[in-house]
Amino acid sequence: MTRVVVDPLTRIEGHMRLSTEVNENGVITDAQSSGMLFRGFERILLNRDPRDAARITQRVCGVCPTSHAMASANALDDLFGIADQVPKDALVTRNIIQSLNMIASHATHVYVLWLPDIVNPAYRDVMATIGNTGNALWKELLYRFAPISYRIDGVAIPPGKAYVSAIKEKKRLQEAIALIAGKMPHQMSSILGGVTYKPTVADIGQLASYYYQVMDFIDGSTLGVDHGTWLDNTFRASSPQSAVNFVVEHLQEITERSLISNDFSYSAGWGDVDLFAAFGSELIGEKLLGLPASFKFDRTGAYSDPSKIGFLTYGVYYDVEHGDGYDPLELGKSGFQKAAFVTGSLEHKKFDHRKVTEEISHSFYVGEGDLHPFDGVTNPVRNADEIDYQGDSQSRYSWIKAPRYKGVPCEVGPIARMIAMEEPLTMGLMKAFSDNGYSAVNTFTRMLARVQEMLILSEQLLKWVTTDLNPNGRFNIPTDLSMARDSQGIGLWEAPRGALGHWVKTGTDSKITNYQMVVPTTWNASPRDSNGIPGPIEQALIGTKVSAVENLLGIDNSNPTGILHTARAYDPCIACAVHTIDLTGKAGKNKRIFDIV
Ligand code: NFE
Ligand code: MG
Repeated sequence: MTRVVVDPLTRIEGHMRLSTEVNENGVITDAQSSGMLFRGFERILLNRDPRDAARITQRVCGVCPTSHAMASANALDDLFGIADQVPKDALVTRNIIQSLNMIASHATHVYVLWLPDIVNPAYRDVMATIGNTGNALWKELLYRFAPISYRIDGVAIPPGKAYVSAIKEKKRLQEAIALIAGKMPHQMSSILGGVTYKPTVADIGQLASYYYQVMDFIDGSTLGVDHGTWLDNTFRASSPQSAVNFVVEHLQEITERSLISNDFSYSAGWGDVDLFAAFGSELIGEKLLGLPASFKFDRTGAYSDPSKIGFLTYGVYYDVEHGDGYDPLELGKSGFQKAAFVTGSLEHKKFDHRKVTEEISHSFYVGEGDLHPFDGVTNPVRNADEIDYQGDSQSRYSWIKAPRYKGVPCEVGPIARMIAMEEPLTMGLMKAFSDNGYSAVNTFTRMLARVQEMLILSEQLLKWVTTDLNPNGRFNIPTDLSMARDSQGIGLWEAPRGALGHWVKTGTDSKITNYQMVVPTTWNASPRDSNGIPGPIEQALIGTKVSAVENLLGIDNSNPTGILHTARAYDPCIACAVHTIDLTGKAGKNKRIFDIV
């Protein structure tokens, strides 16, 4: 048994440590996920004017601040008792801001945070084993996906075409958010009762122009067909099976040509998703298309016990067809993407927010029990001696709490939302995998679900911008602090990485007495709970082979691609998941590492 530790896991937000046990066959047999920092946002909010929460909570993170603003605005609408009056055009504006961020975040994750792993030198060696086809593919992968400042064996590799383009598109999307939300990151628009800015006709034109530019990138690089054709045949397919058939037939057509010419270029029809879909999966690539090799991402990141995992989404985006107002507890019922708890065996259950709890048996906090966030406590251990990331799985080893839904750890994020929507392509692929002896949810389906969500949302965004938004509408309603006296509010929403909840309580002076945030990466990167059940990323690591392509070229613990692909596919954000760090790095034995007032 060898201990393989990735610390820190790079190309994610925040500081995460993954500690694994790898057996003599190169299989991960145990895993611990640790969030390495405590940030104290929940404590920062105590005794403050609740109206500040939608600004302060965004500082948790520069990647998903819009979602924190939105979850917080929802919690405040509820706290002040005015959610049923928020004007429709404010809700449309919030939808637009959120979907722009969702698309930007997914594109960044796919191209800048995850795909660079596909040009890990281990794959050069694997590709070399299949001769000219492999070498041609390797060249194409580097040409598209190499990250900035990349070297292999000391040789500088120019940044990939798709990688650089994705950064430009992200910039465009950030500008689009800033146009109607003041700035980005950390938008100024979503506030209690609506939004601060009334978009003009010119803004709508500008938003549409940003949109079409981003879609040019998606149609020209991400997909080998235009996004309308893709969505007609997948998202709007008559059945999950026909969605899968469309993708496989499309891939067959380009594969047949390319295996003769060894041409995997854009002009040969290979969109980035096509390359990923064909070569990323053993089932699709090798078994269905007859390719000589694949990355076998469908063999990594699987769950082995469906009773120990669920898929959770709170639902997101306001249903703006009905005019003004929304019900904070029913948001996920009527919105574009619905709330659901789906078991590990894919049974859909009605979502009930009262079943969400957090516990701290393996986290660096003081307190007890499995508490609903309204009763949640964030009381960190104060003594540096108690903070040991090297401990075993019986110990405390993370700053991340352990959220559970009725006691079950849940994966949150794009695949959970696609399962809740019963999105045909995702469901069809998951069925194909389970019918063929694979885990339905794996690194491959997790990544494709993210891309699919990005495409689906892009269409919906255009409708909100060009059809639903009325610049002559109303955008907020007046409120008074006294309306928040002795009250409580719940803000359920979805961030790019998954289910996001803010829970707030106030006292007789209307100031905050408790504020709890349960964040997507808190779910995904959760440590064990008091029953010893590992969190989703921990479960997904266990059973995964440590080295490239199922240890094809042997076990290399110094390049644990299995850990990197698996964990990064969840798009972890530790900045969010644990919301003071020892800035000096000098805190020693028996010293307090931070002071909290
Ligand atoms: Ni910091 Fe966040 C998202 C939220 S994450 S990125 O998405 O909420 O866990
Ligand atoms: Mg929290």
